[in-house]
Amino acid sequence: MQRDGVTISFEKAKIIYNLSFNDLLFRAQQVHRAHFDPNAIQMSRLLSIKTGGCAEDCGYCSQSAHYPTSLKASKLMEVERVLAEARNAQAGGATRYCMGAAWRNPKDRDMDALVAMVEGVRALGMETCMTLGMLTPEQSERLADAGLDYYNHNVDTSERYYKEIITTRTFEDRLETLANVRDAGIKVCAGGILGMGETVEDRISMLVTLANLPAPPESVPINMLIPIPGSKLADAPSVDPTDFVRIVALARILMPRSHVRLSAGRTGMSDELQALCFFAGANSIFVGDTLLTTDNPDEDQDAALFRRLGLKPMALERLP
Ligand code: SAM
Ligand code: DTB
Ligand code: SF4
Repeated sequence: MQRDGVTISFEKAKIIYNLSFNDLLFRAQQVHRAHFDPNAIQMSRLLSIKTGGCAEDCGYCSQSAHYPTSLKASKLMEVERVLAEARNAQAGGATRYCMGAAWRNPKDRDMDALVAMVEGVRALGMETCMTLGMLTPEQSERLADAGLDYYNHNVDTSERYYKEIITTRTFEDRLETLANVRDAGIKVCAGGILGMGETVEDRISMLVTLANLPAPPESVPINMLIPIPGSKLADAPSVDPTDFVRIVALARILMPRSHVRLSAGRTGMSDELQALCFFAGANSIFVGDTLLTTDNPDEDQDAALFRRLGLKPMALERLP
């Protein structure tokens, strides 16, 4: 679909990444303006529909049962409660509702409830997104038929570094689910996390993988690690903010038509750093005071930031 038919090499991406900061940002801003309104920001809202107790051992996560993170596990939320939360999110300006579950993969017995959530949120006139772990082709089809617009499934880091962060599944598993989702006709949301002790090369390599998928993801979340006490990465070294901005700019240049989301970690960022990320081509955020289990800037703070920067919410294109 949006693929321009060019394969992006790691070497070329690295040359772009290492341009002078001003040249890199200028180029990213040119690409951004060629494809998007530079002042419009897409707003998504997250809800954890099933929290904690996850079988996977992702070293960054508060919800893995493998680490003593002091998070209480809960069962899958009732459909009606999910819909009530979605109505609140819509009233707060969100146009996409993203439902996340701490699963390795959904069980077939969960599918009816998940389908009802997608149908209910869509009936409100919001875009729907889910992130539930690995999906089979059949599960992907069912969610697509229910009207699921997006599926989030991050590659998180480079293929090389992946096994240092997660041992209970492989990078290849991740790509397989992305292919199942794509084949079912669902739009793909896939990105990663910076600040897990990875090298700059790992970050570039992650973006090259995403840009070279058969079709690049429509949405690319770039998360700054939120260090979780008790998790394996509780004390990971923080990311140089200009390196973070460089990755946002590279994502914009390599995936010109994708929405690049400045995702987790905004509570730890100054307005100035967020402004630089928007200038570098980020054009989507999570709104609302919680992500899945951690804090996010509250609505007043984001409204003030939008006013300071002259940004506006991106209007929702008509739902098909
Ligand atoms: N269980 C599903 C999965 O792993 O695909 C969905 C939920 S999982 C929490 C979604 C994504 O959130 C992860 O892939 C990761 O990129 C991001 N994430 C999780 N914990 C994070 C943290 N502490 N800081 C930044 N990003 C995080
Ligand atoms: C993504 O890339 N970031 C979101 C979403 N996809 C599901 C999740 C961020 C989670 C941050 C940690 C937490 O709240 O537990
Ligand atoms: Fe489970 Fe997802 Fe957290 Fe990994 S990132 S432990 S799969 S909830």
